[in-house]
Amino acid sequence: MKAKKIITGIALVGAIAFTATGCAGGGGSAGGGGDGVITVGFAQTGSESGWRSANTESMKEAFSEANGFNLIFNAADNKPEAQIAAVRSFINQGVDAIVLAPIVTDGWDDVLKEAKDANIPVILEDRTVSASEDLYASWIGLDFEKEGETAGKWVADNFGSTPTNMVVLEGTTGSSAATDRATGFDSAIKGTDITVLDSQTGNFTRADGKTVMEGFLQKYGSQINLLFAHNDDMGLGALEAIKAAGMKPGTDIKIVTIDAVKDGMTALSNGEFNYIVECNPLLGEKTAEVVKKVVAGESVDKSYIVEDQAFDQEQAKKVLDSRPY
Ligand code: GYE
Repeated sequence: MKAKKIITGIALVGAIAFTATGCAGGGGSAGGGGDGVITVGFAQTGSESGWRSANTESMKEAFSEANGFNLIFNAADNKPEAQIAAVRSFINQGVDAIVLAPIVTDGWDDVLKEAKDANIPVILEDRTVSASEDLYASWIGLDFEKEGETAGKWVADNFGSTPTNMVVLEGTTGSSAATDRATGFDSAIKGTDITVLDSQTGNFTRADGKTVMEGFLQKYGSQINLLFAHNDDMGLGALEAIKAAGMKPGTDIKIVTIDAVKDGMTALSNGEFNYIVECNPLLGEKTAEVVKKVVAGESVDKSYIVEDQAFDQEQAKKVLDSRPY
């Protein structure tokens, strides 16, 4: 096991603590083409959710000209091939560093090797990859398995001892966020009276969350007691489907989600959601700090993990106005 330490005093909103694990050499290119400006290519997943909008904003703010960056931004519309092409184009442009929020976990080995051969350091942000650790300098993200486990524990504590029928809206298939949340959640509800009626992807979007929930309602109707959605947006799409079917979200069908963006927290405060596990999207500042160090050849930790909170309806009401995103 690698040693863990908590880094405090990071100038981010609220009480965010980063757990840093391991230690890796900076490596990387000489950096900053002489004028001190660091050119960074950022390969974002797309714009699927409220979480993603907040994350993109945080990244653009942190990688600003005023902070010494020239940011080349690409959003791949959640198409893995397009994202690989974007990273390849950053390599061809000879950027100083690449920041990657990988849509899916697999398929990165070749292009990450190409970046390494070109001496361009890659820093992962948000999700993880299955490629070898020495193909990237560092990862700044969240503990998705723990998020799923927290959601599952709440469900097990509240519904685990009465027969309960659940449907699940999964995130993007093959993404670490979806895979790890499912793993954590499933382990927490093991051995309870909860039955999974169905589980399908809603691609982390409101539109697909609504469509898939419509299908669940047609198939199972009032048999459904509980919905677990891998993010707020799919839960919000499902809300519309539940209301259109003449049922009361939060009462007839209990709803548990992950993210805690403003719209999700509003639904929770209004009693239409029942529980939300936070996933903090404000990763820009820490990522920019790590990129600067890596480009300067300084050593950085292999991973920086943001600590998340969780909210029930009463807790949501208390914090709603002070939420920064
Ligand atoms: O939960 C979801 C977004 O990877 C943590 O992606 C991120 C997830 C987030 O689309 O809303």
